Amino acid sequence: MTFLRAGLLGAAVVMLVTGLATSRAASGVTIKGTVVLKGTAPEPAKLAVTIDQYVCGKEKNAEDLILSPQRGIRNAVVWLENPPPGPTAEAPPPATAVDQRECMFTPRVVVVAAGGRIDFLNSDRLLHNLHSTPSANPPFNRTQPKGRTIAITFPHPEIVRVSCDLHSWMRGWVVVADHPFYAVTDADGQFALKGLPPGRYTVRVWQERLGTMSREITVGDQDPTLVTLEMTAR
Ligand SMILES: [Cu+2]
Repeated sequence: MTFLRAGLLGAAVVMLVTGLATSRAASGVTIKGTVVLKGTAPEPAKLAVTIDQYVCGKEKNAEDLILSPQRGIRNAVVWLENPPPGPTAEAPPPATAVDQRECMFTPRVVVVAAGGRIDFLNSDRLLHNLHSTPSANPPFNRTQPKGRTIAITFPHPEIVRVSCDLHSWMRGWVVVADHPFYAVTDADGQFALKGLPPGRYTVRVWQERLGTMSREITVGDQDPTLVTLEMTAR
């Protein structure tokens, strides 16, 4: 959370220096983009539900790769490898919530600032368990009856996989961010990274099934700077 505080302080300093002037230099440029799948789209898979069908249903759509009709990839995480100093208007939150509903984590992919907290909820009228063995962050394995909220803090930047031992198909991801310039793609595969000074940036994309890719992007006066980032099916 330190970068959030530093960011707020930075914003205050910038406002003092620039007064009320709103110039592009002060607000920065936006990288606006779409993450799309290149190559043959895999058939959407169904996962059989073998227990607790009264809550979970009979089968689940595999959500490890969700595509729009235009092949935009949902739930990809996009960030800058070389972020500029200072804040952005849409920094990851210091705390957010993930629910478990009909035996799926929703949202499936969340970004939280390092040092931040996820409140895991359970709206299902059955037992789940929150299980994760991260590398940098402390492991957790907690039984979770309906209605109980379990708060987990993530001190270190890392991509953390969360599962449930009772329902093998359940998968959630917590991306712990070490700076403010992170975004998750929406249902169309779109994202925006805001408040960037002109410069050359390395944009990195992670998707749970497709892995990672990166691309150099030059941000000049063109606002927004539009990009299409292609990930390859595998
Ligand atoms: Cu479960």
